[in-house]
Amino acid sequence: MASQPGAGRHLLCCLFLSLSLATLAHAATHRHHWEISYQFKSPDCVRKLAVTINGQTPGPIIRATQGDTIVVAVKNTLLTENVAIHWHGIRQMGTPWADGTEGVTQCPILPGDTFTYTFVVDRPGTYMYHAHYGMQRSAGLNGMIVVAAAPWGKDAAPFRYDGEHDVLLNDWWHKSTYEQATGLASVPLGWVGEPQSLLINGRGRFTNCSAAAAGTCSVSHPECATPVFAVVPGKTYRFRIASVTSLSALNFEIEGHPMTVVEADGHYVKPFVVKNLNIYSGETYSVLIKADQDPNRNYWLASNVVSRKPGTPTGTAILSYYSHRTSPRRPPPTTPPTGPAWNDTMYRFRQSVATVAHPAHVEAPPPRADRTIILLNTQNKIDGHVKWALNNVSFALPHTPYLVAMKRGLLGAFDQRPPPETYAHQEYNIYAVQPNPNATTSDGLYRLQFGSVVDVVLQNANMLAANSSETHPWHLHGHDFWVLGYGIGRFDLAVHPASYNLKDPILKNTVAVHPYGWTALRFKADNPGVWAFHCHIEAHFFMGMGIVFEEGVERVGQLPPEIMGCGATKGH
Ligand SMILES: *[C@@H]1O[C@H](CO)[C@@H](O)[C@H](O)[C@H]1NC(C)=O
Ligand SMILES: *[C@@H]1O[C@H](CO)[C@@H](O)[C@H](O)[C@H]1NC(C)=O
Ligand SMILES: *[C@@H]1O[C@H](CO)[C@@H](O)[C@H](O)[C@H]1NC(C)=O
Ligand SMILES: *[C@@H]1O[C@H](CO)[C@@H](O)[C@H](O)[C@H]1NC(C)=O
Ligand SMILES: *[C@@H]1O[C@H](CO)[C@@H](O)[C@H](O)[C@H]1NC(C)=O
Ligand SMILES: [Cu+2]
Repeated sequence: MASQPGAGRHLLCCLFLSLSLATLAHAATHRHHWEISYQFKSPDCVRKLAVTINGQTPGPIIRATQGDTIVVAVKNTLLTENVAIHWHGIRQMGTPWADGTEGVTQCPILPGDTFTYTFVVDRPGTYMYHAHYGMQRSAGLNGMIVVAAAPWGKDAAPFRYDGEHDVLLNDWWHKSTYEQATGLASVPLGWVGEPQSLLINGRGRFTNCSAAAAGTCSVSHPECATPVFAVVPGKTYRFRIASVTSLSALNFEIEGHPMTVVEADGHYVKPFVVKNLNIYSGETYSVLIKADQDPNRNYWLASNVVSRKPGTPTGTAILSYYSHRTSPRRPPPTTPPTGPAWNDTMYRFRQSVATVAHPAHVEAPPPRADRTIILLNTQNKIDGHVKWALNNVSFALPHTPYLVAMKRGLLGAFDQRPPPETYAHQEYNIYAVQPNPNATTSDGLYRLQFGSVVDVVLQNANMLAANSSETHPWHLHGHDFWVLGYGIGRFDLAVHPASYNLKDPILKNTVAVHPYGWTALRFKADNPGVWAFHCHIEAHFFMGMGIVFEEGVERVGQLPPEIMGCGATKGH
C-alpha cells in the first residue's frame, strides 16, 4: 500500500488539515506487525487451539490519539486458513478498502500473504478489532482499540478521572469454530449450545476439569489466572468496556461500586448511574467508578449472560485496592454478583432508552429521512437449513468483494436485484409462529444515494419455535447512526416516528433490537464505499442476518491491488 496512487493528493489534504487544525499537527503514525497463527492456549484453563496475534489472545491493545494513523501489517501464518481483520467502530473515511470485511471490502488474506491496513482514527473513544472471515472471531482473533482525545480539542472528555482500565468481555467454547460452523450449516442444525466460559481480558475459569479431555485442563495454568484491576483509594477510574462475544448478551458489574455511564461506542453519554451494565456484542462503554469502599478487602468484577437462559458460570475478575492488608489475588469474601434476571427484557430496554447524547456533545440528526427501510428479523428455513432473514431474504456473502465488483463493473459478481425495502408490516403477526418459514437467499445490496439520509427500522419477531424472540445487536460499518427510538411490539410507520428522539439521540455503531421489539436508526450516506450492516452474533451473521449498503462508490479512489485476487477480481 506504500505506493498507493492517491498518496500525493492525500498528503496535500493532510497538509491543509494540519494547518487548519492545530491538534492534528501532532498526529503520529503507529506501526504494528502482526503474525496470525494458531497456538495452544488455555484461556479458561482448558487447552484449545486459538487464533492468536503474535502468540496472544486477545491481541494487543492498539493505543493512539485522535487524528493518528494506524498501520497494521497482518501476516497470515495460519497455514490452511484465510483471514481478514475488521476495525470495529472506525469509519474508514477515505479508506473503505481497509474495513477488513471479507467479501465486502476485500478478498481474504491468503495463508503466507501479508496485507497492510492503513487508516486514521479520527475520533476519540473505545473501539475494538476482530476477525471478519467465517466464524474466525470466535477462535480468539480480537482485541481493543483505545483512542485518546486530543487534549485541548473540542472532543476532550466532559468528565474527569485519575486512571483508567480496559475490560474486554468475551464468551468461549471448547468446540472449534469449524465444528460450530459445520453444525450451523447442517440439516438438521447442530447447535453448539451455551458457551463453557465467560472471559474477562481473555481469562476465565472452567472448574469442572473432569468434564474436559484427560490432561487438557489445569486450574493452576497461568493463562487462566484471574485478572486483577488495581485502584488507589479515593480515586476515580474510567473503565473502558468492550464486548466481542460471539453469542452472549452480558451484564457487567463491579461489586459495591456503582457505575456512571459516560461513553458509548465512542460518543459521550449524558451521565447516568447503574448498579450493573448491559452490554451487547459489538458495543463499547466507558463507566466511571469511585474507589471509595473498604480498601482492606477485594471485590468481584462479574460478567453474566442475559437475554438467553444462562448455561455458563459467571465470568469473574478482581478489583483490588492498593493496600498492605490484602493480597491482590485473594478471592473476595462474597459470592460474585449474578446480575439481573436473564429474561427481564424491560430492565435492559430501560438502559437502552436512557442512553442519550451528553448535552455538550449533541450532534443533531437531520430532521427527516429521504428513505426508510424496514427490516423484519426472522428465523427461517431454506432447503431445510435454519437461516436468519430480513424481509424473507437471507444474506449470503458473494465470492467477489462488492467494493471491487462495483468499481470494476463486474455485474455478474452478485445479484443485481435490490433486496426488499419493507414487508407486509400491517398484517404480519410478530408474535406468531409463521405457517410457512421458507425464505430465499440473495447477495443483492441496497444502493443509497450519496449524501442522502436513511432511516432503518429493525423489527424483531418470533423465531421458529413458539414464544421465543432473541436480542440482536446490529452493527453498521463505515458510519455511526443516531438511535431515534426503541419500542416493544409492532412498529407502526404512521405512529412511532412522531415519538423519535430528534433532540439528543446518541450516535452509536451497534444497537440492540430487543425481543419482540423494534429499533429505529438514522444515518447519512456520506462515506463512499460498500458497508456491511449485520447482527453481531457470529452465528446469526453466518446464517444470513445481514445486509450491505453501497454509497458513492464512484467517488472511491483507486483501489489498492492487494484487496483483489479472488473470484471475478482475478486478472482485473
Ligand atoms: C462435571 O462434568 C461431568 C462430566 O461431564 C458431569 O457429569 C458433572 O455433572 C459435572 N459437574 C459439575 C459440577 O458441573
Ligand atoms: C423468567 O424466567 C423464569 C425462569 O427462569 C420464570 O420463572 C419467570 O417467570 C420469567 N420471567 C419473565 C418475565 O418471563
Ligand atoms: C418449504 O420448502 C421445502 C423445501 O425446501 C418444502 O418441502 C416445504 O413444503 C416448504 N414449506 C411450505 C410450507 O411450503
Ligand atoms: C416469506 O416467504 C414465504 C414463502 O414464500 C411466505 O409464505 C411468507 O409470507 C413470506 N414472509 C414474509 C414476511 O414476506
Ligand atoms: C405461548 O404463549 C402463549 C401466551 O402467552 C400461551 O398461550 C401458549 O401456551 C404458549 N405456547 C408455548 C408453546 O409455550
Ligand atoms: Cu442476531
